[in-house]
Amino acid sequence: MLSRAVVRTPSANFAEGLTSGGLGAPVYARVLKQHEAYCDALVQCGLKLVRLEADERYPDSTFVEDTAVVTERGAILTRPGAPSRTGEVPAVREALAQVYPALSSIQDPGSVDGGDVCEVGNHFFIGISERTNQAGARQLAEFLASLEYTSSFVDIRDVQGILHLKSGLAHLGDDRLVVIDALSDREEFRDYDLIIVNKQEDYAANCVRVNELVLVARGYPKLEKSLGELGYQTTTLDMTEFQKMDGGLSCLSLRF
Ligand code: CIR
Repeated sequence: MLSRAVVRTPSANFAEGLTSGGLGAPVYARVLKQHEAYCDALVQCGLKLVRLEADERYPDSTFVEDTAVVTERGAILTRPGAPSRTGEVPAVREALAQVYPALSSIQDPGSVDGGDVCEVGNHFFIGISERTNQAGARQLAEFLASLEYTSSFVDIRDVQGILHLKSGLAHLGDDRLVVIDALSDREEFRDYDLIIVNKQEDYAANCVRVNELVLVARGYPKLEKSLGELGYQTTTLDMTEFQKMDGGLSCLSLRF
């Protein structure tokens, strides 16, 4: 059962963050509104929120998921792969230190973005991406092994259109994964029940199971319907402004 989440208010210069572009500039008033609705949804799922203040030095800092990997048995701070984002970590360290007194860190030359790390019970899939390198993935795997978790790597560098592994993969609990078509035939996912997202709905693959609810981006009816038919209770959230900056639902919080 998840009980808490760390979130961070988007800064006024959110639009200056990293993006692969193409969808236009986010409108700050809408960013704040969508972020607030997201926070409300987490509260509705029973989570107590730790809210970090906005920090204009780091326009991407609302995407807190990338700065740490948190598990039931321990947590590790990452070393984000984009140099403009490494300074986001100290504020998250402070917030997590209250819950996880012994915090490890990914070390140079390793880099890891939390968005590349997908927990599936006692196993973790670690994406090798433009942000998470082999050295970082190996450090993370060792850390996870020390907590008696297994892990395996999924190289996504040749997959178009996804920044992180979890841009195209979500775990819904048990052995069920939501996955984009481009990842659906990977050997790594062979033993799981896959919900393969319709190609036009790729963005929605980044959904998040939080206790009894599955948060899904609004505007992707096929995935919403499939989840409903399988018995999941869903809540949809407007994510347009975060999508413009390559972010999804999972990126906006660290849940534990
Ligand atoms: C970035 O490029 O780092 C941010 N604009 C988006 C990060 C999204 N995070 C995630 O998918 N976990």
